[in-house]
Amino acid sequence: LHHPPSHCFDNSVESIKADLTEKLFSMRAKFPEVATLNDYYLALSYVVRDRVLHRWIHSAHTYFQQASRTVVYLSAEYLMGPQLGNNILNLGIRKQVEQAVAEMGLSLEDLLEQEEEPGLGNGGLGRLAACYLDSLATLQIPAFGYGIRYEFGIFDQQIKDGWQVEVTDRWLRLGNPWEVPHPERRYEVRFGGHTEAGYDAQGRYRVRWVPERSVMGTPFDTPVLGYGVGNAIILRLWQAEARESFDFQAFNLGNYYKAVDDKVMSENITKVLYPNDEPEAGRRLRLEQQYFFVACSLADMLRIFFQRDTDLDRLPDKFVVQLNDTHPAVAVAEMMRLLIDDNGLEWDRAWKITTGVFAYTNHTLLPEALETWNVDLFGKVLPRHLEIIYEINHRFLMEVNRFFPGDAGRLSRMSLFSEAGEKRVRMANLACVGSRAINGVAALHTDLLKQTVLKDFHELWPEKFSNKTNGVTPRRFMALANPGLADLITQSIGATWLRDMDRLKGLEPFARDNAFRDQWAEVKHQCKVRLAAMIRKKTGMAVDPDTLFDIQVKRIHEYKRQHLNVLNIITHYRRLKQGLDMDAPARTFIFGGKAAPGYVLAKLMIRLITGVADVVNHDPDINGRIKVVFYPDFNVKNAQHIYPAADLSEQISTAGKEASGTGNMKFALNGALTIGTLDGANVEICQAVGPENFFLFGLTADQVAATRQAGYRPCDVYDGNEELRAAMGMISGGLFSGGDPGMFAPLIDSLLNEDRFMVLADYAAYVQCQEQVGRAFLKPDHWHAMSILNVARMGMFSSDRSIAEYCRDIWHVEPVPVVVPD
Ligand code: 26M
Repeated sequence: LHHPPSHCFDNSVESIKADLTEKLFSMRAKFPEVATLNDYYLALSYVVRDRVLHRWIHSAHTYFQQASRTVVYLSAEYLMGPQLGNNILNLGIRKQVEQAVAEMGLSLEDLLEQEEEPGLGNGGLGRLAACYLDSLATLQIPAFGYGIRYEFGIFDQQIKDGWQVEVTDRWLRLGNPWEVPHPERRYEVRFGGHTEAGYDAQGRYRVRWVPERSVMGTPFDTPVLGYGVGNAIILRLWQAEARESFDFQAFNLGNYYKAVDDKVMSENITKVLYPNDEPEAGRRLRLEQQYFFVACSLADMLRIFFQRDTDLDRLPDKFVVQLNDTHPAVAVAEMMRLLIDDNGLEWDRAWKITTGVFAYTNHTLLPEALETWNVDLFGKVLPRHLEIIYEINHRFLMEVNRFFPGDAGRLSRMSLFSEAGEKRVRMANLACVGSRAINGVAALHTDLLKQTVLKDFHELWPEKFSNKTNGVTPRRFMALANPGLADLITQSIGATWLRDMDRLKGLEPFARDNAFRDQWAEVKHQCKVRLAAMIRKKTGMAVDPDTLFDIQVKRIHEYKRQHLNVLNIITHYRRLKQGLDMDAPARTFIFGGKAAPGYVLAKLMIRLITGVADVVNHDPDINGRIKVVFYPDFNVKNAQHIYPAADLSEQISTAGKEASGTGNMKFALNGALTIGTLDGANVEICQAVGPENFFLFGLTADQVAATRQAGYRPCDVYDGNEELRAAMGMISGGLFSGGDPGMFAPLIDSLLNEDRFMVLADYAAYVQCQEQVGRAFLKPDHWHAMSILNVARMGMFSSDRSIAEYCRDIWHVEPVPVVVPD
């Protein structure tokens, strides 16, 4: 192997300027007088991309030479966020780029604003995958991220007459400068058909899969830089393409339009991202998406393996494959198929390899969210895989029976197939059986997994289970999103904290330093001014940066309880109208988040927020003491402006329902205080920052379960609380729906009749806790001291810590430093 081309990049202002002009010509065919802002954004991106690719080439070369164990991260979602700013940060060339574009009469901020982010994920799970790539690169771990290149990512959200309207996300419209397509490296993926069993020439039993159709998967690579190191890794996303050019044969057979139809059908596979929090409508295309990207990714992994090795028994020494939830769990069956059918291995040998390679992360406890597939559908799409899963199940249940003889209930609970009603494949069970490690994403979540949804698996294999509390990257969510705060921190404790977040502890003494507290307050204020300007631009609303910014941004869901937040706002509004609570600080309540398009109650919750905003914001009696804002189209890009501006972070899910939460970490790392339940990672955040610096309220997970057991009756809570009755009465009376009393009836009815998420049970405690928040905010010195202590003690929520734990406990991988000549 030759050394990679050692092209040298000069990062001086002069050469960045020269390169920018050159890219404007070579990539956009423009000269400065006719170039648009977007042309300049693209040109600058290409200038930066060259420098990124330089690191990637050296990393690939180093990883190839060392051939140490590599992490393969399989995820159906990646929410990468805008790339330009992050790459400039990680290359360490911000100052030069800023000056270069300024000398050309442009502003870097305007150019960064041009970028449309790839919204290839729904929320927490997809963003976690992106944070983990950032940390893998920074910790110098050889790794690939594999996923799907959706042509349309998560929909863009508009608010029309207070309702959510979904608009197609055409993120590729203006071109994507960050990806490098590799059409020369495509794989065929087969679907449907049937299998034929028989014996080969050596008399061995073999199964042949005769597929009905196939599509090609083409990889698009996006490099991901580490921070402060030469390492880069790649995110490889697969796009579906028709197998042949569409005029083959069919034209001669006179079946031209059928052939074109087939092409269109093939390419539909990677057309659109599905919402993950919408009851599954048995979507065949979604199963096809999952298998499509899994098949391409494993084929690619084996190709890389065979470049250097021939003995498949060594596969687990060279690769570990992490399943990000069950979306890629069909990989367990595909690996068995590859080993047995394509490589001629015996079952037992194949199974040993397979279970030596995979590890599985669970991300939810909600029973309705556990993925299952109708067996008939599964068999139609993947007949060979269904057979393999039957065989895995047969052998697995024999093993269960050896450990727990005659325990029929256990056998049926652990089976890879559920037989109640229609027969379905249980993907979580498949993932557990096929993996050598299983983890939850926060301490409480892992405990609950062991006690509930994965109880039987934990009893069989306790040693497979561990907790890996989520983390977030401080590069994007602190340095990039909040440069003012990052600079202030660096001035006081030095610059190493961005790669070693435990150093933030050094901020603790500054909590008592008046001058520092003032600077801290000033940074927060500037962030609030900036967010206020964005709110003005987006919604036309004026909000006052001197008010308490109380923010809840996340997917809209009943279990996240945005309606609990609203009930408190209405209660506070009513008190003010009655002349009560007049000493409470003025507050701006900010909401953001998307509802799954088919989730009627979630969309109604958005309408309730905008309805309350309409009334409260325009009530002259209130005179600005409450403002309510729904910030449309919450995404990674605007999140970077929202987290830094928060005084208060709302983390109010029903205890036991939010697996971890990661927004909670992004807020606290930017100096927001949290009001929250003991749910997900809140438990660990509260513990880390100290309960005296955290606004805790509500039932615990145990109390939620016990209350439910005891026969929870929400109407009793309702009957016993006058303010709650009044608040709900204002909703059902039509005050927030232009006089229409029917609009919110489904929401009110579900609270009064079932209240699955115990909104009413936690209402009084929440309102009371919010009063405490108000009083605390009136003592700014103490508030800012708490804020500083939060940041100082949040170091463990860096995704670097999470990834280091995965490396140590599950993956057993070591750093491979990359030296980049410059
Ligand atoms: C599906 C159908 C009906 C209702 C809900 C669902 C559903 C909910 C959650 C399906 C999948 C879900 O999990 C995926 C997910 O995004 N989980 C999130 O993962 C994050 C990263 O680990 C955690 O921080 C979040 O708490 C967790 O919700």
